[in-house]
Amino acid sequence: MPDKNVELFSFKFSVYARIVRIVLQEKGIAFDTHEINPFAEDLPDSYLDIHPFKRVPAIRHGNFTLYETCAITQYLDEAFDGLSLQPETTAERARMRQVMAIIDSYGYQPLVRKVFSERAFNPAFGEETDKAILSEGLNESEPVLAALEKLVSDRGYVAAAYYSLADADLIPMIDYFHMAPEGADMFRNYPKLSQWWDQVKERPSTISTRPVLAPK
Ligand SMILES: N[C@@H](CCC(=O)N[C@@H](CS)C(=O)NCC(=O)O)C(=O)O
Repeated sequence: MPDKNVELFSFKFSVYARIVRIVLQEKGIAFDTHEINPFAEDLPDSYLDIHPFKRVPAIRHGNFTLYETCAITQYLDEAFDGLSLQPETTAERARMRQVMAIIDSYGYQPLVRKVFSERAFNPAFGEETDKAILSEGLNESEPVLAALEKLVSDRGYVAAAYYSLADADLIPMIDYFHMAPEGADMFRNYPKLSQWWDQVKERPSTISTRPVLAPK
């Protein structure tokens, strides 16, 4: 492993970058941050070499660069000492990856880009809420929450008996979802997820990585 700090290419409001920041903190890994706005028109070529799809996050560790959050968090968990954030059994590891794929494939758009963006982010930045998009997002969020509700373990974590990469993945999206009052109301319909949220929302890595929604 290169004896260098991890460099994180991050955007302050990004849920995906927050997942990586949570994992870095849970593992106790020192890192330096480069702030990149992926929505900017003029992303530097040096960043496009690292992330050709113009998203965040990405990391550099010595000469090794990596993008895609699930690959980054697995790398950080395996390349560094500390408590493992991946379960020991094959079935639980598969469940963890399943939850991460559900969140990425079906959760991000409705929970974050439709509900949170329209109801919490836009108003915080003086923009109107598009009620049609909000309502579509709420409708599309329900099956995602229903599926995740079934995958909360007996120990109260999503996917596994202990806190894993799947919990780190879900926290930023559910935190944002709660910032929309309609999202918080809907979330209360899911008792296991609600208990999970009560358990993980007070973790130091959840609190210290929470973005402040304020214009610069
Ligand atoms: N599949 C990517 C998704 C990353 C992603 O969508 N990041 C958002 C910020 S949360 C982004 O960069 N969006 C810029 C855009 O959509 O143009 C990952 O897992 O890292």
